[in-house]
Amino acid sequence: MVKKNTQQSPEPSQQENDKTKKLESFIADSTGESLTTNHGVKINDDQNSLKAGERGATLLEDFILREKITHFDHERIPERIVHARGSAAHGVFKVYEDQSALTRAAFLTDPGQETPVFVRFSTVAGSRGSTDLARDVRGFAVKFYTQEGNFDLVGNNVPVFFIQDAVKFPDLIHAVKPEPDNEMPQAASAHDTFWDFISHLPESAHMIMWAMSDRALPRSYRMMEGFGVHTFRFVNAQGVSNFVKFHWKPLLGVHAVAWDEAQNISGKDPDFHRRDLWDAIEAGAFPEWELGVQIIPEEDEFKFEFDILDPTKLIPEELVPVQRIGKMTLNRNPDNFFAETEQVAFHVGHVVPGIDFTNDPLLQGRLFSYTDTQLIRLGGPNFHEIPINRPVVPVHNNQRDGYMRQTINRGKTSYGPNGLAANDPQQVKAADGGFVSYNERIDARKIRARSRSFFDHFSQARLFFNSQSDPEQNHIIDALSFELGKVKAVEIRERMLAVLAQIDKGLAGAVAFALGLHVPDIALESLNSSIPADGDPADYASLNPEGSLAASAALSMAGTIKDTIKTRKVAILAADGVDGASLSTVKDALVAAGAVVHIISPKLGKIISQEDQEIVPDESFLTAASVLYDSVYVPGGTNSVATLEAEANAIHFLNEAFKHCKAIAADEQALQVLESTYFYKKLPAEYSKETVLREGLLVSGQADELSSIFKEMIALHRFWERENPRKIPA
Ligand code: HDE
Repeated sequence: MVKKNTQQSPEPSQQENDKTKKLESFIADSTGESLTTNHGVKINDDQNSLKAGERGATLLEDFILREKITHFDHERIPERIVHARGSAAHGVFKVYEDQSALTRAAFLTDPGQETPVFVRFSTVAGSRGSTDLARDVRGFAVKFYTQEGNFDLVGNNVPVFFIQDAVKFPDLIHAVKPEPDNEMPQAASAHDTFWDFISHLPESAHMIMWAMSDRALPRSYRMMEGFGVHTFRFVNAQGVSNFVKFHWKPLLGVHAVAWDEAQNISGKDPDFHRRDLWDAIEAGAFPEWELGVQIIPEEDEFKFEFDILDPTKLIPEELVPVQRIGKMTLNRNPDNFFAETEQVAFHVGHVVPGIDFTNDPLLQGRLFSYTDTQLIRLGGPNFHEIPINRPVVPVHNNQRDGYMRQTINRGKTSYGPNGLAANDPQQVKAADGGFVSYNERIDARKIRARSRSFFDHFSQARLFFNSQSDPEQNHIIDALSFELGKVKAVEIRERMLAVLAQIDKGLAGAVAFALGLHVPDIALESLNSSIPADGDPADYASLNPEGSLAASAALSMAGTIKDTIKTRKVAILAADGVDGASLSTVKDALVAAGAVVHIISPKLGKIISQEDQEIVPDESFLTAASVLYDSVYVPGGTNSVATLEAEANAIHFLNEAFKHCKAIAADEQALQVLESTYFYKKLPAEYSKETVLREGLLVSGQADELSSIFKEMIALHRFWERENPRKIPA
């Protein structure tokens, strides 16, 4: 049984697996223990250093002081150059059915086998201490501890990438990170160097559409899709290979917050996503994703309008459907952030037999980077021995020594072939699980070049834009107007407008309007500046074919799962004299459906209901904010309503919730609170259920009926149509 040193997660027995058992031997629990030095000497006085007399100088001899301070001085390691800010959780994965026709990977062939996983979510650009709600791509890295060794699926929440070749990665990251002279801005792409780079690199157009969309503002890590991005290979026991694209599909749907809301959350709770993941797991609301695969037979490699090796392209689900083959459940929070979340070392090159690479030039570069980065970050070649990184299966080879070596290898031989140890450790036949690389035929000249099949830079950017709902398109226009508005150099703004015009003239025009500019006439041929010194620009000109698919429903979040309120956060605004029956009827109904309900009142302590019952509020208006909730309910009760009506923070709470398009419900008796808001008088007093579900605003005297409609409203997540008047002054 794994010991928790904070609250207990529910049903801990379910969480025990091969990996947690292995981790157990490293867990230290100080409950009831004596304080010691690192060398086990019991400490008598941890309050005073050793001195020459009570007021005297401190003595160098004080080995306890020296050890404690020295260790403290060395507590920090370099943060990840990208994806520095992250949060992680333990869990399990199970395949639904035997996939051995496609892959020999054992964890994908045995539905009875539960594979432990450790998953780390992250932002990309910000530092370790930066906000969770930055507009950014999110990392989605999964380590499967399989019976054949570790398989890492190191993906993102976006299915494509900015660049096509690994050689451009340092340029991309230098451009997006804070500018080098003044180290500003933190965790933001809205600055000159990023857009300068992007405006000269049309291959980034598709990714830019995703990064400027609501995908870059997830409501929760638990409500994001994940993608392996590159095309990988599955290889079965007969050596037959199929190309594969990996997907994670969240069972709670894919949901976002509004940009104004994201910026406010960054101030009110910069740990919003980290807390959300932690709290959900502690509450037993375990996040779940299905693993999806798109399978492309080897002979179909060239049948698409794009190159499947190009990481700026996705394969539309209309062309190759996503088959859901298994489920991942995250069910345990880490015991120690540094030991687990910070020290976990993912590597796109950690594969198991049955999973292999393709020649995607971005993937090929990543295969080098991930070990290299751990060497500097974790300080040496033995990072695989850190508990969180160890496989659940034994490790035997002739690698030896190095900083912080943990393993005590017995015997004289650390080489092979050897006769002294009968050639142990032995190589393994393919049939017995030895890894054999897919024997792809390669017959080529050695050149630095890019295939012309990679030069269609805009048609999938357009496909993405065209697939979005109206509110989603507006958000992209707003995001680009914001980001380019923060850019100081007008020529960068103009160049970006020319890039956008290649995607969609209406999009470019709308952004140009917000920037007070005209879309410049820059020819397609001269948009690409990523040309070798001896290259002929004509050979590097972008292509921009129409593309035969007009739209792909899977690219929009509008049609996502909207039938559950599990883990949605609802605020109930209440003060002394609240109608306790109305409050508890609604609260109980929402909690029963899995929502997290907080009572917010003018002060902490307790409030007394009109029925004379004590109610303990969870937050006060000082500690809570509407941006931390998905919806609001205002119960009745004459005194409570009078207090709230006069409480500026309560009115602001409602105005802001309305501005961010959230579901709002009130008891009929609380109408006067709504009437004090900015928005209420603009809306008709009587509603049909249809209107309520369109507008997201409900007033009713029947708490039961209200609860049931309110649940449907919360499940819809947001009522973006409200944005049209755009006049809410919250
Ligand atoms: Fe990464 N990336 N990356 N990346 N990446 C890292 O490795 C790199 C790329 C991704 O939670 C680093 O351990 C190069 C694509 C995630 O610990 C580093 C290139 C995708 C994480 C690195 C890429 C990713 C990383 C930094 C272009 C989506 C966080 C720390 C060739 C498929 C993993 C580390 C975690 C982390 C290099 C492109 C995803 C420097 C050179 C594409 C989720 O090695």
